[in-house]
Amino acid sequence: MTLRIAILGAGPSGLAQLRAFEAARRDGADIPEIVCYEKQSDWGGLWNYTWRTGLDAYGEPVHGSMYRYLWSNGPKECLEFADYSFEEHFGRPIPSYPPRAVLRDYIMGRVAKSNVRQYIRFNTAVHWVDQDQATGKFAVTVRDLKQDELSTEEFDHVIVATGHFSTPNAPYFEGLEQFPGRVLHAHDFRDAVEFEGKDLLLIGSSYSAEDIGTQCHKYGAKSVTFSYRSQPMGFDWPESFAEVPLLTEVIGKTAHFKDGTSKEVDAIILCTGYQHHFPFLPNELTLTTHNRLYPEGLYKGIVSLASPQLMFLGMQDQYYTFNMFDAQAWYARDLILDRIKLPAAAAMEADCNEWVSREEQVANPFEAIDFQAAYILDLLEPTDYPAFDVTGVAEIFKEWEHHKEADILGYRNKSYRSTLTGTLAPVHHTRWMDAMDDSLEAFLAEEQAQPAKES
Ligand code: FAD
Ligand code: NA0
Repeated sequence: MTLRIAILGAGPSGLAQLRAFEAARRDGADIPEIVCYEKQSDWGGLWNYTWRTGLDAYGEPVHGSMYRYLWSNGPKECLEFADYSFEEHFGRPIPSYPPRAVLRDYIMGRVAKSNVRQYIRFNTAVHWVDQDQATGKFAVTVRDLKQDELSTEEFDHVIVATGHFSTPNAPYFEGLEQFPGRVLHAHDFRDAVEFEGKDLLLIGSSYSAEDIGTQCHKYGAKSVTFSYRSQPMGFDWPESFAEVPLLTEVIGKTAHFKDGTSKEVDAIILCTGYQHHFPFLPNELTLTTHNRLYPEGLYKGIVSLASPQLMFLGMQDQYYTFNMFDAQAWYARDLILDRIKLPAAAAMEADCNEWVSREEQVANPFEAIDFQAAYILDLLEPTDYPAFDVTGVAEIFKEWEHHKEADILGYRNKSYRSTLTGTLAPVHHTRWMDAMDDSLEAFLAEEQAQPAKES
């Protein structure tokens, strides 16, 4: 087969695509020539921790948004690859909420075994993608960061897997320029210890605010004030937390809020989400959307309506992550291998619009989980991705939501049963609030691990 495909990014989504093709190759399929461009020096995407913020060593924007002491915010049983269980990787059952290094080890473990690293050109940033209207071929221009050289290659398909939690959405608030403390976006947050003893203001009421706020509390912040635009998170916060309406202005160290209240704070963290940002795509190919379950303009949440040879992975808001990226990657692979046929443009648009309006009916997180489960089931149906219990995983997500409501600082002490192996995860040897060491070695230390009781 002479087709050439470019995969942009070697994070979990790009790696899922490489793994999907490798699975087909092992089954005897003739696969296309693949080049995966990755601007970091290693695979793993956001799961690589970097101390850097701003620009990297080569002047490219730093991709990483993860920070020290980050523990999974969802049960690992919800993101398990159907073809590679946690138990297979670690050789034994492990607790349900691993820290970053442990999840990274798991993601990399599967691809390390599948011989796909050879396809990746590291330290190579994609700068531009053009499509020739006459031939349909893409010209992908990249910068070899070490050599500081631009080059262009031609491809039949481009798969964008560059993630969408990297370019900050950073709104302005009156008086920020005069604020006499640190102002940063969650993207640049690295270490909670910096904020020990401080009064913190976090703008936003979603995962970043919740997690950075609880983590700063864990590592000794004096108080955490969340300022919300639409709705408070509404958890049963300990005394040193508060949820207040939106910030109106900052005067000196005093933050003023919409309800007329105010609070003196030492630092402000904008947990205001991220932009879908594709500086390498021209207007006619770019994806314009916000963080939602079914981005507009993508058939099956993958195929660009503007140009079906262009595909996007992982562009959804995410309950399901790694297993959803797999479902997408297997589907994208089967389109390229001509095992699945695309319908006519009008039918693709109608299908996409139907999903988008179905998402608009979603009224709460439980319905959102069911929506994403239905989306994944729809994707899996025509592929040979190993069967996994998508609705069983949805039930675990719902249990997780209840556990968070019951105890926002303690939900990570819970255990869940793998839908793949049937094993109930053991309880971690240390309660999350007391587990200050987030290393793989500390997490996997077995001496005090206890079997879990069914909750
Ligand atoms: P990314 O992981 O963002 O990878 C994209 C890759 O593309 C990167 O390697 C990047 O360097 C590369 N790239 C970008 N631009 C270019 C370019 N121009 N040229 C070349 N390469 C480029 N999910 C969970 O399941 N559990 C969690 O606990 C969890 N925690 C999270 C915590 C934070 C703070 C954030 C921000 C996200 C978290 N996520 C979590 C969600 C996360 O989005 C996914 O787990 C996953 O990393 C998404 O994979 P991806 O490959 O789509 O994107
Ligand atoms: P995220 O929380 O960074 O998670 C990303 C938030 O920003 C919403 O609350 C939104 O409010 C608010 N916001 C946006 N613009 C605003 C403005 N102008 N003024 C005030 N508030 C504003 O981003 P979002 O998109 O969920 O929320 C934006 C991802 O990172 C998630 O997938 C999450 O899973 C992941 N993450 C994981 C972890 C861990 O695993 C930690 C952090 C993040 P509104 O009004 O739109 O509701 C530990």
